[in-house]
Amino acid sequence: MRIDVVTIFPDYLAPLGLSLPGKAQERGLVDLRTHDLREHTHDRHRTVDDTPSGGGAGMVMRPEPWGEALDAILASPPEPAVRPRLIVPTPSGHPFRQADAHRLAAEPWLVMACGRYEGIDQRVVDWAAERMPVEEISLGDFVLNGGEVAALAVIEAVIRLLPGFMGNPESLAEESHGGDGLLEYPVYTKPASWRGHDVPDVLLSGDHGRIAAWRREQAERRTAERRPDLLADEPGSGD
Ligand code: 6GU
Repeated sequence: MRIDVVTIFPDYLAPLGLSLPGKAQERGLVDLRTHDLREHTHDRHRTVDDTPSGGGAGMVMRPEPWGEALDAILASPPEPAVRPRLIVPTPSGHPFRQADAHRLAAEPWLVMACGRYEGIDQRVVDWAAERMPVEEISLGDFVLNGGEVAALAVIEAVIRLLPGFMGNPESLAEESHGGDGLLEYPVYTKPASWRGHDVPDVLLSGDHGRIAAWRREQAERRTAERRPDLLADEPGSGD
């Protein structure tokens, strides 16, 4: 899989070279490339933003550098005739869920457009959508200063699903949002007693049936308490 990220802060994406994403790149599972949007400006100040049409607070990213940056990326596909899916992180996007991570993990090529300020001129998305699939996605109901941290989160969620990435694929299936629509049950390890807090007896019983029932009950309790929306949803929509 190829992932191109366009940003005015390429340093923000440096963690992609570390740890697990770094290993995925060494193993050739993913080819991650970051691009500095300012390389596609032509004025002395390398301007990427301007005042909003119609007035109002803040600044908007001008379309021209984005057009040039996307043209340059499109000109070097991973394979001939492959087109990317463009992902635009924005607090006004569709909610990004685990099912979306699975869907994106099956794509050959993702391009992530990280906006700053009040966002990117909408014509960039509209122009791109005439040429490739485009998704504006949000991580949740809060506001980040730009798309970079969201892009990092999406990339990590996607590449850990690539075949051959995880040592133990079972831990993919069992975790929260892994398919049963429930949050994960609480987990414990040794020692059996720590600072006056004990591992629940059932987990030390060796009775696998009772352990499974206890975990299920804990997962349901937790989900009801923290994410009642997941229980109300139709099956599958919460994964
Ligand atoms: Cl994807 N972008 C920004 N800027 N803020 C966010 C977000 C994305 N998701 C939640 N807040």
